[in-house]
Amino acid sequence: MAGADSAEASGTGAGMTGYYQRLEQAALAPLWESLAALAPREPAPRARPHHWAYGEARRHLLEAGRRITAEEAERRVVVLANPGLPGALQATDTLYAGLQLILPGEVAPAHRHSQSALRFVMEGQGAYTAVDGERAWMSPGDFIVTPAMTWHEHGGGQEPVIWLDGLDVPLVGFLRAGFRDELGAAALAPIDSKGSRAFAWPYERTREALHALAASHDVDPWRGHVLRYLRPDGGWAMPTLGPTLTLLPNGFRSRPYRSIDGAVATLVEGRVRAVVGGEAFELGPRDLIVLPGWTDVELEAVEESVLFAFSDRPVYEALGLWREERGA
Ligand code: GTQ
Repeated sequence: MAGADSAEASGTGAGMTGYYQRLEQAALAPLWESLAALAPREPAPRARPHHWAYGEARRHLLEAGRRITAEEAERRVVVLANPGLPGALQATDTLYAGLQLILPGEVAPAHRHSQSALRFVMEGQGAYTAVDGERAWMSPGDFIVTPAMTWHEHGGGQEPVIWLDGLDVPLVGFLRAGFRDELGAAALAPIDSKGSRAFAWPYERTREALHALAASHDVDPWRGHVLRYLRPDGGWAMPTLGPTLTLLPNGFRSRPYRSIDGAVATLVEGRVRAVVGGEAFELGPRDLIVLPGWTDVELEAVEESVLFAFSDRPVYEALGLWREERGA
């Protein structure tokens, strides 16, 4: 029965079913059935381009402020849950993002975890984040880092304060590297905690630096004027998250651009029309948008605009996986 043998050898024979069952029982699997999915021609993000109008997200967050205290919640956050990743509490395939609210007189108690966090202040001032006992006071546009395993708590100011949280939660989860400790609510650092380095960038200074860049350099036709937040040694401000601040001159229309890293962005100033993966969005001040990885992005600044964004580009770079493509 040579014919039957060759049908089996080509993977189409009726006998294959039994063979696959025997493989499964032996905790083995045939690569040839899934090679294309295992090593795809190019990435296909599950995250969808998505836009959150700030006013609407804010309304839901303020309702949480009436329903639960910061202390009860531990962190009073509405998560930017990408519709392409149902139930996943993820903004992109690899990033977590949320909007956090702290009311006057409240404290969100100290804890620490192996996930790194960044904060970008959306609204209100006078609240603080304490990182290993050192307080950073918040004003709109400020950028603050909470490095992995540093103790952090948040305290309210004279008015409600809202900020954007960005964390590497999905990545750390995938790596099974999540650890967490809790401490009582006190602005204290444990005696053996490490002294912290620079961890806050006030908007006053970053905005000035951005305008200085724009005044002295030609605009990148794909990306606009882009600054990244750095450590003193020139590396990204955080090992897993890559935060940037972008200025788009009035009337600027970018050429199509895509990079491997998905991003979460918020418009700090101005008005922007974005086309992401062929879908059009209008961004007003403080609106938020997901730019999935490997998806064409085109931006048009209806007025001079400033955009804050973060991705996990440092991870792709460190692993030799980072790519970009600049369209015509
Ligand atoms: O502020 O420590 O959005 O631990 C998610 C997890 C914020 C925080 C989040 C957190 C925090």
